[in-house]
Amino acid sequence: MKRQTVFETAMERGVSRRDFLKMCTALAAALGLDYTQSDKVVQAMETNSRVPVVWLQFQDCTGCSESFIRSTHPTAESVLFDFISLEYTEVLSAASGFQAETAMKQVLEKYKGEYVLAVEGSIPDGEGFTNVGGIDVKETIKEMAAGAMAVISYGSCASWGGIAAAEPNPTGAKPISSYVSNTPVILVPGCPPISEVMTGVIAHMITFGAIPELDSQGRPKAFYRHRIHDKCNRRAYFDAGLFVESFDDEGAKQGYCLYKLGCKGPTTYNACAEMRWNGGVSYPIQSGNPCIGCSEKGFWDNGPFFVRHAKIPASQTTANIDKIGLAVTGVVAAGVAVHAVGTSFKKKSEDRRGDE
Ligand code: FSX
Ligand code: SF4
Ligand code: F3S
Repeated sequence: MKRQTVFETAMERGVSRRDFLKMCTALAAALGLDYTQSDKVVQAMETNSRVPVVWLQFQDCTGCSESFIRSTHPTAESVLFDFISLEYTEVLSAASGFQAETAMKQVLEKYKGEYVLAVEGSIPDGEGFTNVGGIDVKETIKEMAAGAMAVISYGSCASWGGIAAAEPNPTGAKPISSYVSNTPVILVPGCPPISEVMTGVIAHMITFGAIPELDSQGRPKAFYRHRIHDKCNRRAYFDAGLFVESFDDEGAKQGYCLYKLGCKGPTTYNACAEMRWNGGVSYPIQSGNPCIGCSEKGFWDNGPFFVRHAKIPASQTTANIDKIGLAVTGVVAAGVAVHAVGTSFKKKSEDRRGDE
């Protein structure tokens, strides 16, 4: 079935050619292309069709939808109106009840193998926990995933089980991938994920007509290739051995490293320190809060928050930090020592991550 191109839709909405080109340039930047390559994006948007999207929501807090609608590059508005045709969504839909359920079924008939299934929230594996429209959500996810060209698991709940899966996991919450067999699944973890990462994944699929390159855990490499720690604005203080000891001390005012307050940046892969949140304004660490590793598998049960954690694989890091905390002199030498263990941890961590 012939679908409108992104360009045709934008023109129909009264977007000027000039604004269309600006939109493509912003998109190219979001995809990490340099400005000389924005022609590629323009060409793709002029010829590629809008992608039909079905957005399902299960056990979650709706934070993923909340994050998505705040995207600035590209704007959520241009993604929703120009890039995709949102065929079914529980949060943003005007339709409800049978009308909405019928719309979802129609997508299966009209766009089989062509639509993207975006999902937020985990699936309760126990019997009778969640029915939507009288149907067990396990059946819905299996059926809709089987007919999709790709599934995007938005958020740590959909990707790993999330908060609902926290011990003792009363609903038997499972990630979306547990119910998908022959359709590629893209994990976009974070609780919630960064807005521009959410829209960027869809933008990539429209521009290149393929899913983005994924790491061994199924996350797009473009957004999850770095540890927060490696791009952190407080990293120089970590290397110098200068740490915040309590939230209201002098180190906190100076912006020192939050490692001793439980920062999990050294074991967390996400783009927060590079892309930041709210259109690039800030991210948790910049605002004075240690990273709780919200994009990592099992973060909800992964030790207490705000306590210097013992679970970092390179246990020497903890030992050295103690020494530095006690040292009055020799900060530079100690800082170098910490940097050295930090680097060896990175090496080990990369080894652990195989091909990434
Ligand atoms: Fe989970 Fe999404 Fe955390 Fe919430 O909907 S990833 S609980 S912020 O937002 O699913
Ligand atoms: Fe930044 Fe946390 Fe690493 Fe310190 S431990 S440099 S605050 S990521
Ligand atoms: Fe989450 Fe850490 Fe980023 S808590 S939002 S991954 S800085």
